[in-house]
Amino acid sequence: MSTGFFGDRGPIRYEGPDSDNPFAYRHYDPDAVVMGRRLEEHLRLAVCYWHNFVYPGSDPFGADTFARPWFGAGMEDARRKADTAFEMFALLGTPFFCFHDHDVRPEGATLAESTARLDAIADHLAGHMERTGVKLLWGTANLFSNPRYMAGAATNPDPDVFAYAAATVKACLETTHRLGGENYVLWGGREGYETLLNTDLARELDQLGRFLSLVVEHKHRIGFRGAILVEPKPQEPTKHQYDFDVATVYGFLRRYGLENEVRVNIEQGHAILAGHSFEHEIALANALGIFGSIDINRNDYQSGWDTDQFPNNVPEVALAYYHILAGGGFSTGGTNFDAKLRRQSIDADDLLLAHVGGIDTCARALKAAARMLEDGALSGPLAERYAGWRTAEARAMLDGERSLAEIAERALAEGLDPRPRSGRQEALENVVNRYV
Ligand code: XUL
Ligand code: CO
Repeated sequence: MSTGFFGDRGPIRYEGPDSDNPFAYRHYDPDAVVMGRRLEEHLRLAVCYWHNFVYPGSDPFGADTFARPWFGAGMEDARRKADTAFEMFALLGTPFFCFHDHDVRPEGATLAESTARLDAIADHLAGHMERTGVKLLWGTANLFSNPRYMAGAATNPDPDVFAYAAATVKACLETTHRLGGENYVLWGGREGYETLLNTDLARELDQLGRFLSLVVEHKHRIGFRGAILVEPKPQEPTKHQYDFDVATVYGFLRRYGLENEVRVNIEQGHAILAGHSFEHEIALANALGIFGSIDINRNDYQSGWDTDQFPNNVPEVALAYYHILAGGGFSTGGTNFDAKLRRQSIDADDLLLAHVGGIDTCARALKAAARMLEDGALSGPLAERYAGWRTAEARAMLDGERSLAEIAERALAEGLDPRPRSGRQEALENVVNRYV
């Protein structure tokens, strides 16, 4: 039985670029075949629970604006929330969703009660998943909202908080496994610090390393075959987050021997906050062999804060998908809309239209990226730029067959006098603009 929240809206369908129906996809045709794969299988779109069904529309200066009918602290509210969420997934035709434990069930008075409630609501979610065919891209635990975590979860100075967080992640990982989740995400919400005056940084890093190792051990113990993903973010909520960016996370994983066990979930807005582009973070994760999944959204470039807007910039998103496709596309990962409505967008229709626009943006971007890749529009010039490295002598330098002295000797003997060559940036930007 329908909750009635979306009125009499019917499923959003692909109607092609000329449609003037705002409740239709103009670019997302799930069945369109791109590089030998259906668009739905390329994008692996997921809708997140938290921004859509939990965020109340508050900001630091103003109260809640959304007043959803499922807002309440009871299990009945949680079930109504799930019913509405799956109605939205069905209307959008998105194949996956993602959630935090905190999103789907009210926290109990005790740890045991919270865990029992998660179990109970997981049954309810399982019923909806079975009925609709919507799958779980990833689950995660909220280790940042409750005041017990104000000084961190794994990195808390109090070992009881570490243990509480461990019990919470255990329950959430097991629930994700039970629901057939394809990944499990850890975003270190408060794993960082405000001031060194009260922080033992070296100890906290060791605590975080141990915590992540415990999660990986448990994953293997229960036979969870999905990927464990860490989601980098440089700051917010804490001033210095330990998972700053992809490079920092990689160094951390290497230090604790986890680089073959853990990959990254890269968020557009977090990349911007770290002073990078989204495609930089994706390309680096590919280069380091730790690319997992993406949280798609768009950050305001002026505010310096994590604004989590819906994506609508095709050229920007196209470069992100270019690197995803160049790396072979998603395996367990996907495109999770970690994006929220502005607080004045209070209507049920706003929720649908935000996703329609975001999904069409991703579809256009992926198709443009695929064309660039198939035409070798960027890879051709790139190969040409590095062509010198194909010679035997250049390869010998890289392969460790030449000492510094031998290289110097040859440079002198041959009178090397390399001439600068154009990097052709504007020419390449013009090429990209032809595709997007
Ligand atoms: C926070 C953020 C989270 C994670 C999951 O900035 O992105 O929603 O994606 O905890
Ligand atoms: Co995110």
